Amino acid sequence: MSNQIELKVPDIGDYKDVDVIEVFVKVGDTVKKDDSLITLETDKATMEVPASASGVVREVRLKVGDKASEGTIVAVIEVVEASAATAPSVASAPAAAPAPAPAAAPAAAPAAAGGSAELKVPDIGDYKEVDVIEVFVKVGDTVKKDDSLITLETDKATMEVPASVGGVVTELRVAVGDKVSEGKVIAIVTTSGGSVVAAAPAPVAPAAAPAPAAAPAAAAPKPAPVAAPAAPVDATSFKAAHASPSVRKFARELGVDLSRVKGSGPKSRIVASDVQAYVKSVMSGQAAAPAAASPGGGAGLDLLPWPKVDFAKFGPIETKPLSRIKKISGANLARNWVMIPHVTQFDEADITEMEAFRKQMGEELKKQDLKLTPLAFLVKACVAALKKFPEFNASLDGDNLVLKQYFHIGFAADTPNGLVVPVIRDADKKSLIEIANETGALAGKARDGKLAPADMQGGCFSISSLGGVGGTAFTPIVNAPEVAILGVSKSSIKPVWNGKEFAPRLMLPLSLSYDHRVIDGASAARFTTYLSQVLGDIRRLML
Ligand code: CAO
Repeated sequence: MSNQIELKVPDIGDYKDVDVIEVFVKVGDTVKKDDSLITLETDKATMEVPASASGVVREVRLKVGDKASEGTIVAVIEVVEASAATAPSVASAPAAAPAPAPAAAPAAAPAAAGGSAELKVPDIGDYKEVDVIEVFVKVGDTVKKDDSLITLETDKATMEVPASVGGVVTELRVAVGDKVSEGKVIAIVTTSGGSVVAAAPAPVAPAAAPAPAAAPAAAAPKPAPVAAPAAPVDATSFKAAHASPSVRKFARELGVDLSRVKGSGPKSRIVASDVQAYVKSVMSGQAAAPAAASPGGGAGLDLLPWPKVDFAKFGPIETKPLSRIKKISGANLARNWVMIPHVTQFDEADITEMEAFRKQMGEELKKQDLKLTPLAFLVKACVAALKKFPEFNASLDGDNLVLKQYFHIGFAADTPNGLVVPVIRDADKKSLIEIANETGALAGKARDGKLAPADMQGGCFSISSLGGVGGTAFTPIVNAPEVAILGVSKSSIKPVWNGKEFAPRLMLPLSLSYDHRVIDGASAARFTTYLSQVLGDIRRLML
């Protein structure tokens, strides 16, 4: 029996509208369950979405550059063998189930019967008589739902008003220079039998398949509010810059501070080409590249352009592109290093007893195929210190400190493609053995490139352990929006004075980097002192 199945984006944590950067399949391909369909890229990681069932690809719904969220349909496949029932439900839904994708409404549906609709100015807060500064449509144009109709400009913000319903514009009731308030009719559109309002039906869908996505009722359009003027997206450069939301988004994506860009549009309005020209001038060294302002305010620095050197002039070279993880983590690390005033506090913990206990337990656990790692003790000790010093378990949010009442600990994991930071959730509620198992499993997933975005989210504090590699100390970079990170180097036997004599003790070097806007030096010294007490006498973990 043949059956069609929609292959969907599974649970990807809190991420929404994630970039599709690769598509591996095309119509006609045969895919096997777990074959990669697409790659998604967030600001933290990339992730391949596997097929949840095998079959022949009948439709590919995403292309490079699209955005996807949990439930987005990636492809429709035809399952030749009757295996549909065994496909995991997380990423697939049989064609007969209600599909969330827009589909053509049946001809008899009232919304699709055609008619006219008024497209109005939605709720724009307390603003009245707001200037219309751009009109994007004219009579005869076909607009789709969410297409921009006009731009409004208040003294605080500009906002684009989207169409609440699609159709053909038969009348335009506003012009540049008009003043409008909530409810003002911008345009009248005629909707024609659902062909504009609803998306095109899936070409390979069986004729009998129901079309569950109802088209919006053309007679009663409900305009969706757009950018709230009271809370502009880009508050730092908002007042200084006149630019449409799409230009501001473009600037944000390029990391451009709009207050530095000269506008060439009417009333010195900044248009996309101004942003491009500015970026070009920075790249060519004609303008100074600014560092972005720090989230807590503060001026950016004028930086010199990056030195351009023809390395081949000095000897043979090989050029290799950076891995995607390196590019993403590199941008995060650079931002964190520049924006966070870092200080690193160094200390040592006497882990002689801890290691003796770990080794003793190691023998017993080996029989059950379990391994207790130093990292597990570090996670537990950090939880104890975070409980005692809550400002370390916090994040800056403007002028507020958000104190977390949960204990999710991230740990840096070295992978062939670069650094990732998986997170152990609720480490306070887990035993040493559970933590050791989980770090081992997450580190394995990290090395295989199989970490899901959810595995790396929600961290409160990070540990970067280079103890298995070597070194005596280092200065880790705080993993924003966290406020501190513990670096751990290789332990070594040192002579320690016990009041009577030097005794050989196993000493673990600790390097705690912290955000000095949140944490004082004295607090940091108390934190590492407490941490070394806990690691020095792990019975304290039971307190
Ligand atoms: N001192 C001495 N030995 C240590 C140690 C320390 N501080 N920490 C770990 N070791 C030992 C372990 O006991 C283990 O030895 P045994 O097998 O004999 O028990 C060995 O070193 C290897 O440990 P490991 O590194 O595989 O395991 P781990 O649990 O300590 O660490 C992980 C796991 C994922 C943190 C690690 O594999 C890793 O990726 N570390 C690199 C992190 C990193 O790159 N940080 C830098 C970030 S900034 O660029």
